[in-house]
Parts: sequence; C-alpha cells; structure tokens
Amino acid sequence: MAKLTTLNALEILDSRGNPTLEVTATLDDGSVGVAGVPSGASTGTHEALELRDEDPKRYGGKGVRKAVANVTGPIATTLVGQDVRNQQTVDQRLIDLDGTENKSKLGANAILGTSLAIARANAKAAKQELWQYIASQYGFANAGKSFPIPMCNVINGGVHADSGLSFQEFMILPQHADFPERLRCAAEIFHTLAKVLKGKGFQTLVGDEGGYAPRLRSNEEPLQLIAAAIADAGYTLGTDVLLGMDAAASEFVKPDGTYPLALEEKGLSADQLTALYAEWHDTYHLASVEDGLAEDDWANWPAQTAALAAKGMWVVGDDLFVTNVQRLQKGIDAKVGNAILIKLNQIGTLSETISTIKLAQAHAYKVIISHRSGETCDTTIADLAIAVSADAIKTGSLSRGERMAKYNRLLAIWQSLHA
Ligand code: 2PG
Ligand code: MG
Repeated sequence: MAKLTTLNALEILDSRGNPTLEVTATLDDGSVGVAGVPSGASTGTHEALELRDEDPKRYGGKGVRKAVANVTGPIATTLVGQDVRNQQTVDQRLIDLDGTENKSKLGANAILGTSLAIARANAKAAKQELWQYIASQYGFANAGKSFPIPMCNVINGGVHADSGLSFQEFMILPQHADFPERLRCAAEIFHTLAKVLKGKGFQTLVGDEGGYAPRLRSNEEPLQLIAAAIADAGYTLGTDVLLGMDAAASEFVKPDGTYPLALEEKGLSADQLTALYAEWHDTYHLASVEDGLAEDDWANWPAQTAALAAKGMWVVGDDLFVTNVQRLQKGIDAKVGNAILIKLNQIGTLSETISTIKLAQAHAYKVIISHRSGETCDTTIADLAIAVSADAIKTGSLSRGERMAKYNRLLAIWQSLHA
C-alpha cells in the first residue's frame, strides 16, 4: 500500500510572473499531494541549482520545461510504483538519482517539488495535517507546542525593490504570547506605516515581498519610520515589537571586501558595519541581523557574531549557510552565527532541510523558516515551522496573497490547536 501511482509536473508562474514548478503526486489509495516551488532573487552562490531552460525565446531564458521533464521522466520512472511512505527513503532516492553535489543534473526545483508533493500525499494518506506528518516522520515530539515569531518585512530594499536601499529587508518582530495577536500587531503597524510614509510625502507601493518600497534618503531612515509607526499604532518598541534586518550583504560587497552604502555614498569595512548594527540595536532595538556580512567573508564573521551575540542579538546566516549541513557545521566550528535561515529550495529535499534544522537545534542556533522572494501560494513553510517548533518564520509583509497564504495557514493551525 501507499505506492506512488502518478507524478506530474506543470510549468506555472510565481509571484513575480516567472516560471516555476507545480508537482502533483498521487498514491494508490487516491491520496493526492500538490506542491509549488519558490524561487529566490538574492540567491546565495552555494545554493543547490535551480534548473532553468536558458532558452532566450521563452520567458527570457527562465522557463522550467527541462525541470518539468525531469520530474515526469527520470524521477517518475524511478519512483512510480514504489512504496513512498518513508520520506527519508524517497529523498535519498532523489539525491542518488541526481548524483551531483548541488543537484545540477535534475535541478533542485524538480527534486524539491517531488519531495514536497510526496510528503503532502503521504500526510493525506496518513490522515494527518502536513505539520503532524513531518513531526512524526522526523521525530519532533514538541510539534504544535510553540508558534514562530513572524518576521515581517515591511520595508523592501536591495534587489527586491528599486527603493535605493542597500539593505534588503527591514522587519518587525511582534512579541505577543499568542500568534494571532502577533499578526494583528504586525498588520496594524504595517497599515500605520503607510500613513507615516504618506504624511512625509513618500509613496506606498510595495516590493516583491509586500513591504513598502519608498525612495528614502538613508539606510537608517526605514528604522526611524518604522519606529514612528510602532508608536503611532500604540505599541512599544523594545517590548511589544523588536526590529530585524536582512542586510543581504553578499549582494553589495565589493571585491576588495568593503561594503558600500549607496545612499550614504560611503564604503564601510566589515568592522564598521558590525558597529553600525550594534548602534542600531541600542537605538532601535534591532534584535536580528541576517547576512550582515557576505557569504564568504569567513574572516570577519566570528568578530561580528561575538559583538552582536553579546548584545543578545540573533546573528542569522542565510546565503552564509544555505540550509546546508556542511556550511552550518563550518559555522558552528568557527563560532559564526547563532541563528540560521531555512529555505527548502536552497538544499532541495525535505529530509536534508530537516537534517540542517536538527543540527542547528542541537547547537542552540535559532531556527527561522523562510519563504523566497519569488513565491507561490504553497504553504508548506507554515507547517514546517510548526512541526519543528521554529523560533521564527520569515514570510514577508502583510500584503500580497502569496505571503498572506502562509500567515493564514498558521492562523488555521493555531485555531485547530486552540479551539
Ligand atoms: C532572503 C530571501 C527571502 P531571496 O534573502 O532572505 O527574503 O530573498 O528569496 O530573494 O533570496
Ligand atoms: Mg536573506
């Protein structure tokens, strides 16, 4: 029983209108699982490969017909007819079939879509919610006992918007004990921030992750505006809400290792950047900095980690760790980072993602489950966050349907556990 009967894939469009995959797995008991694959823009160099057609005549080369054909061809040939109840076995088969270090043969997008579609079908067959299925497959005894802090990216910069900001994301981290209240707090601040921006003559159009993308004058101004919005919305910065940033420093580091801030027209050293984050912690309750340095700036990461962790801050590795156990282990050994961003498509299977999460948790690294800037309405990351008791979830601002789908899924899970 629970044999895979069909595996199908479709080229669909993501939240930016770029092609991605939707994979459907059907089991012999009739259970169906469907998964959409996300896609990044500020992609880390060390991520698993997202296979694109590179045919300039279609979607500017971004088509995914090859990845679709890999699902319906070699992957289906390997898995259809097999018992797929054990997710680790399924994922290992996918890894073996690909056979490369970075999933460049079949594509991490083809592999992840398959891995997640089968996981969803298995959950259905087991009559479990996806988070329960993940928890039982991988032995997370505390699943459902805690809800993540939403890290809501209310001002978009970097490569996600043309706001001119060097830093990519400015986030609010609502601290209320109840998840629905955290979300309400974030939404109220988000709407108040629109009023603050309009009052100062800035536009309120949104970027890729649903945060505002005003053309500001400095990289500090978002923090000032968000602080004002928090106060105007009736909340207290430092207790009700903390701030977070994704510097995404790999995107703007120069070959000489300096970090230019375009709006300020100055280049900062790694130490100066660390000092800036520390200052913003003191001034604006900046509690979390992701990719505060570039992905291969290993020489400077230990000092930044020590300085910011001493202030109780989360020092988060995204492009740095790329959800990869080897990169995370290197960080653990070098005392680099104290938190990790988890993105399923950086590594390519559910099981490898879980291995990275377990390694992080074993070393007391905070775990932040994350969307990509290009998304579908797939809500797997919400279930994943509950299954592994993640400390936080980063899934954009309080607008755009593909971001809200994840928050709404968390509300539904919360309701099911607190009714
Ligand atoms: C990031 C992500 C998500 P992208 O850098 O953390 O916010 O962006 O998906 O473009 O890599
Ligand atoms: Mg990032």
